[in-house]
Amino acid sequence: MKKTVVTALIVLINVFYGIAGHTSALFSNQVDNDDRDISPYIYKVYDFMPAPGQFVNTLPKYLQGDTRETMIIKAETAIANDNRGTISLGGYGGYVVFGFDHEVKNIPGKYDFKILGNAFFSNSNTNPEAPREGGNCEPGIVMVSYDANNNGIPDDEWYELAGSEYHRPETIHNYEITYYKPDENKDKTPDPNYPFLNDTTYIRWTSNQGDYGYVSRNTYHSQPYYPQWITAETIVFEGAKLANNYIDESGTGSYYVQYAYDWGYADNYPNSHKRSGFNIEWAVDSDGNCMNLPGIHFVKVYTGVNQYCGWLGETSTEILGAEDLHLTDGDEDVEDGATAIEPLQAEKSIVLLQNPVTQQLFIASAEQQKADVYNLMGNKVMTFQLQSGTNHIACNLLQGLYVLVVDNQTIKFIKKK
Ligand SMILES: [Ca+2]
Ligand SMILES: [Ca+2]
Ligand SMILES: [Ca+2]
Repeated sequence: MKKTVVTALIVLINVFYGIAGHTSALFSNQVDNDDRDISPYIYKVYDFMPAPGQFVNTLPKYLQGDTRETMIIKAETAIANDNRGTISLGGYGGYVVFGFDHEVKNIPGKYDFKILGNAFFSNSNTNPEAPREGGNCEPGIVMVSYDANNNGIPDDEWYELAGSEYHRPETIHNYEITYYKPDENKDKTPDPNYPFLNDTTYIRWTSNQGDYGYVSRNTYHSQPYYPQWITAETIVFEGAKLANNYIDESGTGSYYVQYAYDWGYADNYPNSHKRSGFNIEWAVDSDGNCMNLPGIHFVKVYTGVNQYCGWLGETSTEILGAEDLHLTDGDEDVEDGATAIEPLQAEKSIVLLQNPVTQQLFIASAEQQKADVYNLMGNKVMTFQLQSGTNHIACNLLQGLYVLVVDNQTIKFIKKK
């Protein structure tokens, strides 16, 4: 009922002022969202590539003949809609890419979407110096993307949601790991002290930081741990790596507690906790600049720690689903302490949503303002007015490098044919 009224009002305003094209471009996203029957839950899984781990080939289950494509469909069946199945991303770097059927809006000061995992807090931990609440928290790093070229595919720029650990010196921002496919019939090297570890040299890994080790095999999970649909001899993952979050509270390897990071990670807080929510304002580009995105369509989550907790095995992020909190009435206020980066002055900032640029400059602007484009000779080659919201500006410039300038920001972009 309400959406019809809103749409009708916009149409009326358009007719009255004779600016139909202009205004409908401004409101295009809202109108799209309101006119369709949209789902708050995951619409589609676009990619799924777990790192080796004890739940790989079981969550979801691999059957002989499965390919990357069929495994992606199995992952989608598990976590799309409100199905609440479980997929495991395996050890460090393993990831899933999913999307919604609409733009999840960034509402300032609010959590915008939530990711469901299987983290829980343990009641039996009596460490008085425990850093935070803990139990089984397996933090995954979250990235977001806006469908800037509007093709429904996550082939656009990705931005990391800078969580509580983003600025910590222990966080490595350019970690790269390589896992080596094991011979499943190799000689096993059991750990004499821990009989449940029946092969401590099972899957070798190395990293660009010079560290190396093995994903051990345990007696609880006897299936292959290397994704069986991958024929390549190595799998490489890259991203940021968080410091280890576990403490062996027993001191003897019998009781590990994985402590939750403060905020901004998947599978890090119980699903009932508001800190399983994510704020699109946390998005930063690869240089750490706050992006101030208007919304997002796609999400990537990858296991953010590279740690091994004895009988618990490697730490792996699990995903059970996700939801647009603005559609499920769960969009609580973000607490003051959960803002990583000084936000840009929202009333002046712009975001170039697509770079390189092809036919149009696609710019989100927080206010009405003038913008100029300069070539590298310093000559002004375009001038135009931005409206508050998303703007599509036709761009017929020759191929090359240009600079977009507004009052307080300059953005370099590449113009392609
Ligand atoms: Ca928000
Ligand atoms: Ca796209
Ligand atoms: Ca988990």
